Amino acid sequence: MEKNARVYVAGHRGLVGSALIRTLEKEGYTNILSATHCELDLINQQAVADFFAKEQPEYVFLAAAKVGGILANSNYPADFIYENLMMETNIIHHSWKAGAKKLLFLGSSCIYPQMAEQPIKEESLLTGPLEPTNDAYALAKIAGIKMCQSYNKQYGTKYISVMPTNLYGPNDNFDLATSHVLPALIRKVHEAKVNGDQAVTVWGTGRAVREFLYVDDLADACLFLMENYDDSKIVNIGTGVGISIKSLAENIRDITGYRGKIIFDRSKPDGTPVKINDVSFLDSLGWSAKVDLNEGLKKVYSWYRENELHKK
Ligand code: GFB
Repeated sequence: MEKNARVYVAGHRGLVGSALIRTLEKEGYTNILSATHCELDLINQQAVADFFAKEQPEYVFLAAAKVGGILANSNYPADFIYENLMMETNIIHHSWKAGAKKLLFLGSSCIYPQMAEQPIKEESLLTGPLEPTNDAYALAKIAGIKMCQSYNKQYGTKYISVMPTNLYGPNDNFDLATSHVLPALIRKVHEAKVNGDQAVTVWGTGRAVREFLYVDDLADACLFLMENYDDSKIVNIGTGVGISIKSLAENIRDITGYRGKIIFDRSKPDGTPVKINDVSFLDSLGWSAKVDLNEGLKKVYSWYRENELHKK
């Protein structure tokens, strides 16, 4: 990717897209294209067609998506499947029509079967039933993978698909009803500390295991793959290290300095019991994660205090 290439980041205001912009700018890319939701509705086929015809991006990072935590996924499956299918279809098809040299599609580790062997290898895709709390989202992401592979097969394009594990970092969603666990617990524990509450409530049993990747590491991996990888085979991105939700909550309690108790609301679902990516394929290509969880938690807690508190 030449430093002056026309690089389009779809979803540049989100957790992933904003990290991609930070990384591209840091690496000296000078011709980064983006459009806000008001300027371009990615669900609108004609608007996307016009945008691509006019802007002619050479490289496309498809980071635009309707995303959310376990509860948002279970409550709004129609929104998750519709919006994601529409955005992917529009962007992938019009990248091809406009002759983009390469596209990177961001999937998710929730595309794998609920009971996939751990850590999850790329080969597990479509080998078993999906986790019911997010099957609509997962199916939309699987359709995106198949689109990239189909365009590569039929048209000889170079569209690559990456499957990040659970992500966190600056510009995450801290809304307790729709967020993922990590930002939710940062907010809950911080607020409990400030309010002097005796306890913080964590959903589920606390026994579910997840893997967390700092989003700047993800962006770095995406750039690395855009520059060094051309194949249709999907690529897992993660740390390969899992942690229980209970331990995550305890780590956050330590970082915030909160002294109260952690209690569990078992009426809420755990979702997939364990979800850890096998990252040996990415390792073999020459990339591995750099930010460890405690360092990342400190960074995001300080980002939260500087950027989110004034919103309330
Ligand atoms: O982050 P999370 O919503 O995503 O939940 P998933 C992970 C685990 O944390 C679940 C527990 O076992 C939750 O029950 N948890 C505990 C909480 N307290 C909380 C809380 O306050 N908020 C939230 N959100 N969870 C999502 C998928 O699944 O992962 C998406 O639904 C996507 O499709 C994303 O793939 C990466 O890992 O369960």
